[in-house]
Amino acid sequence: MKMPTIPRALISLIAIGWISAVASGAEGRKNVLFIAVDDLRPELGCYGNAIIKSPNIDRLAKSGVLFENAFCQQAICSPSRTSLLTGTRPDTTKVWDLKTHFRKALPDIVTLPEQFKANGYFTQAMGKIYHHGLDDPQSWSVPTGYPKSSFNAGRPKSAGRGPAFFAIDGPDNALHDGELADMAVGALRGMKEKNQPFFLAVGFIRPHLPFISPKKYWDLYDPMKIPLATNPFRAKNAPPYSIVPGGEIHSYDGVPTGQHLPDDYARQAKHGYYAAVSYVDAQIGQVVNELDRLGLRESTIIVLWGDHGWKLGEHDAWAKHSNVENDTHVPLLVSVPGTAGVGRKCPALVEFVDIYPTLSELAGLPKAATAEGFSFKPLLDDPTKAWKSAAFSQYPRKNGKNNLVGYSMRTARYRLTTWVTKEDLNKVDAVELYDRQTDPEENTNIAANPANQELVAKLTAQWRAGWQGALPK
Ligand SMILES: [Ca+2]
Repeated sequence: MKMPTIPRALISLIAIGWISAVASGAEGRKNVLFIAVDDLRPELGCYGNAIIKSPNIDRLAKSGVLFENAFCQQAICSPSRTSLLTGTRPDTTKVWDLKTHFRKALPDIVTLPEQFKANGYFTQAMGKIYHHGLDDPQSWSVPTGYPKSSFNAGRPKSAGRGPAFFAIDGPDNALHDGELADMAVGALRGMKEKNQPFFLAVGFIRPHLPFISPKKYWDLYDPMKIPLATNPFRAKNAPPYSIVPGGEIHSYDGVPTGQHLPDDYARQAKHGYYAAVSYVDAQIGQVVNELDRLGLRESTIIVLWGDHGWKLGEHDAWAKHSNVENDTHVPLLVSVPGTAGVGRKCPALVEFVDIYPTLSELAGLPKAATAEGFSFKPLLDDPTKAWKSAAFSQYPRKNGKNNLVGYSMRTARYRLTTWVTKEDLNKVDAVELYDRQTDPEENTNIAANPANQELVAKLTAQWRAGWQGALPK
């Protein structure tokens, strides 16, 4: 048998007496299978959607805790992923766009996988974990692997981005995510041979646009049974910049002109999204099944998250890029063998920044000093425990010459979004308030109602107290 190698960082940790258990191998230390899904709404069987077909994710939910009220910190790929992976919020990472690397503002921060690596784990990423082109090599024990199928493999030749959705005739692994699942299966087999705990991050790119999947996944649905959004309009009394109407689908070929998509096209697009979800669900099933087959399930924590929500026609938009519930509400499943909450749903408000300290605690690692989240490990045993009083998201927006930031706070009942100028966070441009008890679609901004002024003042004070003020007592 090959002798296990001990990483240099680990040697120094053993030398200072901090770690004693790791060197003997994986015993006592759970592995982490970290599954990211691009643009996945919490619109899945396990979240109560009776039409979408997501049997593998649903099965995973039954083996862990499903978080019903999880929120990302900014509803767009890189800012959301960066916040999650560094455990800090967008105003700390200074990553509010798709081009800035967090190492610019945080050169020395220890990322979530990097912390595991420094503590003796073998950390490996494949597919989209950090945003394209913004990887962080020091997070990983080996270079990130990418499927040979390009980002948009399978797309018909086009001078532009190609159509927004289509079916291919071909096997699952003719496309990126099927090939990625094969890679993950291979990696797990390799991990099984190592005498070292692992942190394997697998990043699927569907159901991000374009909605491409093999035809058999389209055939799971009768498009006439896929309901269209019931609120294809802007929220009443909201500032005009609250949501950018239309959205990213319009950058693809053949999309009808005009902001509002006609019903027949909208239904085809939603069909494509559903098929892409079922396709990615099947790939997730391949990976989790392999973990079972290898006998690693009992020693592995599985986390599945979608980087932000998406509007499938709600508020007349087909995109993310805002603070509304459709965009900030995310799927989050955490399966930890042996916890008392297995198979249950957790209604607590949790945030993506909480994932880092939670996984650290589950692995027996110290809480990172930089953490701006809070470990929800107690919820895995007691999902109904009283928890955070609010979750926080934000989105930058240009309004004419003004650079604004919309800061959104979600409590159990309300969503308060305060638009301030970037230069002076005390300068308020607009306020939105939605009572989710009476208006769960967030269709009417009631911030200006005279009867609500006391409530707005109270919620604003709560928002000003920030995430530190919302932690569990
Ligand atoms: Ca995304």
